[in-house]
Amino acid sequence: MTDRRAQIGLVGRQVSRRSMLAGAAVSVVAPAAATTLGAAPVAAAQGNGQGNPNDGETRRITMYAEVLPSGLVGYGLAPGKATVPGPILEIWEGDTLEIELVNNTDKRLSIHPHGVDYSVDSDGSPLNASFNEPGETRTYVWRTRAPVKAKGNIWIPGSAGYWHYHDHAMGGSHGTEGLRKGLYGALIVRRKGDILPDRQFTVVFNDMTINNKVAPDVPMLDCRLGERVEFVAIGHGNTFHTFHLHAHRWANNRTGMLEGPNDPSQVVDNRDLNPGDSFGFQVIAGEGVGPGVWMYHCHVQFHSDGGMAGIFLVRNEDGSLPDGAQAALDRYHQHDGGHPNGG
Ligand SMILES: [Cu+2]
Repeated sequence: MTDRRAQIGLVGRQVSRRSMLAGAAVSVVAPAAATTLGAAPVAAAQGNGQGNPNDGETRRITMYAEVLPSGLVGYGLAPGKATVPGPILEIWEGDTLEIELVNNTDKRLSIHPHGVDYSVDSDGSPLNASFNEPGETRTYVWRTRAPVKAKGNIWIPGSAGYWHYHDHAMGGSHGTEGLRKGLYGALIVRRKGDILPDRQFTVVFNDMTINNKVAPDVPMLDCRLGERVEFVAIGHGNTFHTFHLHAHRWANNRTGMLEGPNDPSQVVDNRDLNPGDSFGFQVIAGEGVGPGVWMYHCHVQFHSDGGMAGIFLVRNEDGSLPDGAQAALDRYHQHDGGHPNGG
């Protein structure tokens, strides 16, 4: 059975594309409509079966790697629908994901995941002869598992987390060309009970770009006051970065949320985002600060000056722009992106 329900255009931006692979419970949580502050979040109450947490489902999708008109290369869930970043892939801990990857380019490429289990033939690396030749279709299998207690009171971690996937074969042994051109995306493995968001955004710091764009062309993350917004932040390329979001904070742990008032997790609004790193978190948009045009950017100064800055637009609850927002957006569109010395 092909379980592929790409919900395109959640907020009308490529970064919001979401592949709903996590079953019926998730499909109800992609409302296009806004919620309000204090609205009850929808919990992922049903997961991968009711008993054994590893008793998950096998989900099958087909992905297509394609050259975009811009010359970038992306993954998509249908022919002609490739994007940079690729679609968000979501599964429940315990599930197995089978990806039939169709290579519609004239170069070899692959898909290599972080955070999940796989055999060498699903590694996605030339080292293991695990890639698609030009025009070839190949299936990759990713497995996940719940945490288990081992001898000696040691916990073997589960797979739940904010992970990512990327090419590992184009332009060399490490997929350097594929990564540079946009073959990457977010992978979310959720634990039973995790709270599901209203909106999702993938933010990839890739060399001196965000999602292969620089200001003022970095994708605007558009939402309404009170929505539960999920960020997945990923680092790629050859330099270090720090991800900063204005006026919002999150916990530096698996979910980005505190489990109670005494949860000792560090609360941050800035975090290292180096090549290969990924993390995710949820915020209630505008909570405590109100709607507004809030920046997200790399906090390495010559990177932000060079255009690694975007907008997290928190609209009023009715979708209208808050006072002053248009002027701020106009200022952003005059950003001298790509000219670190001021252009
Ligand atoms: Cu940076």
